[in-house]
Amino acid sequence: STYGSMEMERTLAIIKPDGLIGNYTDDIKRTIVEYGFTIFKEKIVQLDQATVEKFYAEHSSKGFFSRLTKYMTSGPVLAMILEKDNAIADWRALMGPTDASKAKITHPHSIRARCGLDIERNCVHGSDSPKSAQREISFFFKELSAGLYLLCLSKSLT
Ligand code: RTP
Ligand code: MG
Repeated sequence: STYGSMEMERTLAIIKPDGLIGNYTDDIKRTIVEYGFTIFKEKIVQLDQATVEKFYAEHSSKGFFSRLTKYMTSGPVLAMILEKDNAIADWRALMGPTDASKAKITHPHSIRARCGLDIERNCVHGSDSPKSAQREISFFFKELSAGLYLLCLSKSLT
């Protein structure tokens, strides 16, 4: 929906197991709010192997895939729907580059520079396009689409 000239957008953010275990959650959330995002929904989930394989299906042929699934199942994650004008691109920018060790040099204030370790353990995830955002939000928050469906159904009946 639009609010004046502001086009609200939603993206899926995840604080990965190293972020939660390393106690970076409050710091990351403070930064998120400071940069003008609203945390619309949040949920802590312990992912299993099959769920991570489905979530990161685009990387299934990559050499790092089994390491990625092991990492993402090593502890709970915090999934959040972030809302803001230009949320998808702005959250990617705030996270910083994939390789946290490089981010420490090139983007020292980014979240990955501050709480990540290397190209794998980079503490946060963000959707990379409107299409991924839509898929990933319904992946973690299935009740949202169900709720919308029920709302539409009840409206059509009145
Ligand atoms: P994400 O999807 O988690 O937001 O990260 P991204 O777009 O910056 O990076 P992507 O290429 O989508 O990779 C997904 C996650 O896989 C792990 N990774 N490991 N060479 C490696 O060992 C390697 N490359 C990527 C990282 O955890 C990365 O975020
Ligand atoms: Mg990605």
